Amino acid sequence: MTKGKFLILTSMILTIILGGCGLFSKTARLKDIEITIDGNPAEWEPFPTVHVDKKGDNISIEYDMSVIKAFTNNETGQIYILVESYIPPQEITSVEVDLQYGDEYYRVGLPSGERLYGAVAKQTGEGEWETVTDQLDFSMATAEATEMSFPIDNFPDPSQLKIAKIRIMGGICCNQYEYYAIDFMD
Ligand SMILES: [Ca+2]
Ligand SMILES: [Ca+2]
Repeated sequence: MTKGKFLILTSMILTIILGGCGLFSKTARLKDIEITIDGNPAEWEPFPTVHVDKKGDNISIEYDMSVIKAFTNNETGQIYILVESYIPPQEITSVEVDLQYGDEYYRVGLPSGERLYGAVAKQTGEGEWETVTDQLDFSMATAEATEMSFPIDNFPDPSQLKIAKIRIMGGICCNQYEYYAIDFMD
């Protein structure tokens, strides 16, 4: 699937799902569906897939991204993302999510492990990023799959946000020689 097609699909999801969601701390309710950030993707089954990553394009055995689902909830103020894997996920260092808002790009870095903040950076030039916040409160869990949620109030207009890329990162954050994408969609 091309990036362009993915972006359009993501936009449709945002439009459809912004409708009637309930207000929960680390969960989202869409009619009878409640998302719990625990690494179990079962409750996502009714949600539409927004991207299918290739099988076997991973560079190491910790992760091979497969199905991606995502939506924003304007009542909880959170974006929710599910990343599934063709193989049982192993330990990863972080997940990076690039969000596009018109011509602007934002990079969200979510480290694995407890009690750590995430970070948001805005692109200011070719390969140049300026930190928006390094105190991003987020939830992420990896078991059968990786589920994550983080607030969308760091971005200009959440209803216009689109997912441009997602990278599953390994190695040592964020040394340029030892920090690498295990698998990524682009
Ligand atoms: Ca879950
Ligand atoms: Ca893959």
